[in-house]
Amino acid sequence: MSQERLNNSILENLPPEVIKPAYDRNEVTPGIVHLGIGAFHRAHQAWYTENRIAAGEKDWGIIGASLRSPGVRDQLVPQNGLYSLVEKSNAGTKVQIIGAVSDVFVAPESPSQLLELLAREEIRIVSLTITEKGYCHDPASGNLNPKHPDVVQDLENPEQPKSALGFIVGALKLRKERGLPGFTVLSCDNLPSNGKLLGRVLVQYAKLVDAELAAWIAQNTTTPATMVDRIVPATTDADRDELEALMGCRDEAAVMAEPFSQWVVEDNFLRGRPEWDKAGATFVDDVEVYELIKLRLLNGSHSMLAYSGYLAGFETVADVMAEPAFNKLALHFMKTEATTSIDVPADFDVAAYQAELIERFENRALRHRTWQIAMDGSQKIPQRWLGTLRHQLDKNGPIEVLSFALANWIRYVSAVDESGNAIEVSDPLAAELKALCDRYKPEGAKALAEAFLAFTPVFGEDLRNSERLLPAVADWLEKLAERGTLACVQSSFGTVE
Ligand code: NAI
Ligand code: CS2
Repeated sequence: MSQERLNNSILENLPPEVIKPAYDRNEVTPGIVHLGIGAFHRAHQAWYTENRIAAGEKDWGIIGASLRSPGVRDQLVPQNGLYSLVEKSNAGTKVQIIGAVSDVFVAPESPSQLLELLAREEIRIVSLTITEKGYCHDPASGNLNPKHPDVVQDLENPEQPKSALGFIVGALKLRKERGLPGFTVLSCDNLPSNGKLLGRVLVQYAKLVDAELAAWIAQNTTTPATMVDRIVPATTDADRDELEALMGCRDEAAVMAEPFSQWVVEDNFLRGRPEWDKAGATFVDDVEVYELIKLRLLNGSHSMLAYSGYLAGFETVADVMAEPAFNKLALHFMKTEATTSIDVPADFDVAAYQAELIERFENRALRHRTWQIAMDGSQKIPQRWLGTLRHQLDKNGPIEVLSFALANWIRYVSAVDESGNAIEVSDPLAAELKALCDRYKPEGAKALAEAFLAFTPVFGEDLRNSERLLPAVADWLEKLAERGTLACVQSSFGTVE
């Protein structure tokens, strides 16, 4: 039988080893609204902010908002916004109760309430983890997709927005009309130049509303870039049950994370910010090289392992990494294709970074599902693989692993696995991608590869013309169809160094 839910009144009864908020939560006032209050925000930005609130920066409390569903609100509000951050590794478990989040709004229940919250003068930062697809952009070009259904809806119903862009621009419109200052919009999503991208699509969207408003927004907001890194798998009921046994109460909002965390932020805030650097974040003038290294080495490997690992029958990343040939493949990819595509700073120990990534992927205490990482590939692949691929094609460098990865992604989005079982493909372009498979797979590997490389929303206009890439992907498609992913990995990468 489930025990009492975590809440303010039982904090002091929790086991002594559980770290509790070391401040009076009643003294904290909101300064941040976070859109997309999912697992990652609670395990990353909110954790850094918790440290600063505990250090006395009490006007940086967080109010969360979901633009999609009431789930996290229903988990957090009955718990007074409290949740457990559970660090899990082969070295053990550490639990910290986070108190930085005071409330959660559910936008579809009352869009006007969220617009008014975002328009409150004390809100100085609006941060986002809305997934790569939340920016309503064209992944290949990085520009706003004006035909995106949410953009069309929001332009027709500006007081009832659905998209993050609609809410942000709507709130800024209210602030402008009321003579209030703007705010900083902080993307914490895995996108390259996420600050520039966000600033671009915000102004492109605002121009569709009102040119003068767009000009005001450009002058009265900042959109700093960030590189964010902490592996945070979706929490399972087994995780919650295990935590309940440890804590003696039920926490429906618990998040699971690795001990490692990194946050690199461009220091460009309109109306101040928490001193996150005193909690371990790094403020820099230029985030780009940090982004490239992380997105291409960590996320590029993650997605390659997700599609090939899933098709090889492995449920989690740690399961994939336990197969020696996959373990070798991951490091081989990092060393030969991803790293050589980046101008790595001389003082950066990339070998140590690569070794740390392998160790992080091997963490058996975290059950990071290949299926979860495989989500939204059409929105992820451009920044995780295609930048690397374009570099290697331009320099006549190696493309063996990335062409293998693309072939596995094509097989994955066909929505049928190697045993003929259905794959639940979660991707905003899933229907279009499956239609490509259904239409061209019967015509053979070359036709299928050609159709995908010509799919401009993901691949843009250039990659279809590559004389190297097309045969490389087609060749892998034929091998994978003949022998399956695991056999291909074992025979082709089992002895790589
Ligand atoms: P999650 O599933 O727990 O939360 C996703 C959030 O995005 C939810 O609040 C959901 O409502 C919102 N969302 C989804 N589609 C949206 C849309 N079209 N418009 C507006 N909001 C939308 O996922 P999690 O783990 O919090 O990850 C979220 C993002 O954080 C990732 O997509 C990635 O960009 C970033 N991230 C995640 C890491 C992780 O290991 N989980 C690590 C580094 C970055
Ligand atoms: C993962 C990332 O789900 C995915 O796409 O590759 O969320 C990954 O866990 C983080 O970027 C790690 O910082």
